[in-house]
Amino acid sequence: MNTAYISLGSNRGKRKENLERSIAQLNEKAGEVVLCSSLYETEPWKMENANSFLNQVVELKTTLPAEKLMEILLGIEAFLGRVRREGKYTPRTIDLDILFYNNEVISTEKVKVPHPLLHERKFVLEPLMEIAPDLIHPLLKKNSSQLLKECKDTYAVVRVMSK
Ligand code: PH2
Ligand code: MG
Ligand code: MG
Repeated sequence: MNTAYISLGSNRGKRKENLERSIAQLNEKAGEVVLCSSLYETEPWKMENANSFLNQVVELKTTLPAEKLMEILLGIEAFLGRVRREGKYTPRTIDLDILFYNNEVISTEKVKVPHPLLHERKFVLEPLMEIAPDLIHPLLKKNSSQLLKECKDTYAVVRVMSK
């Protein structure tokens, strides 16, 4: 059995429902979601004139290999109405990113874990810290709590709902 941490983010449509439906889909198609962080209202990180996000992090137990898991996540995004447009960061009903997959380091065209930007983003580190404070980043060799302390991100992140 593998352990993956998944980041969920929505800034379009019914944001809370998008997170809830994604978790239901993960349970149906990817494995078992065993831990969920609270929901966080977050200022768009490096996006101009965008709606604010709801973000969350979950722990998933899965038998799927990382590449297959990534395919399933893209399928769930599409199922929830995500349309990918040109441009770097565009509004989305749901974005599902693999943060960690066991303590593996993977860098293929499809999958990069640990997520290359996770340590620069408080909208990821705050919820991650809530459910996995001692988890060690396999490249930076620091746990979530240390990464959050050292993170220079100043965009607002506010815990809004305890699930
Ligand atoms: N995702 C991004 C870019 N910026 N900002 C917030 N607050 N939350 C996100 O999930 C997010 C973002 C790219 O995936
Ligand atoms: Mg993302
Ligand atoms: Mg993504």
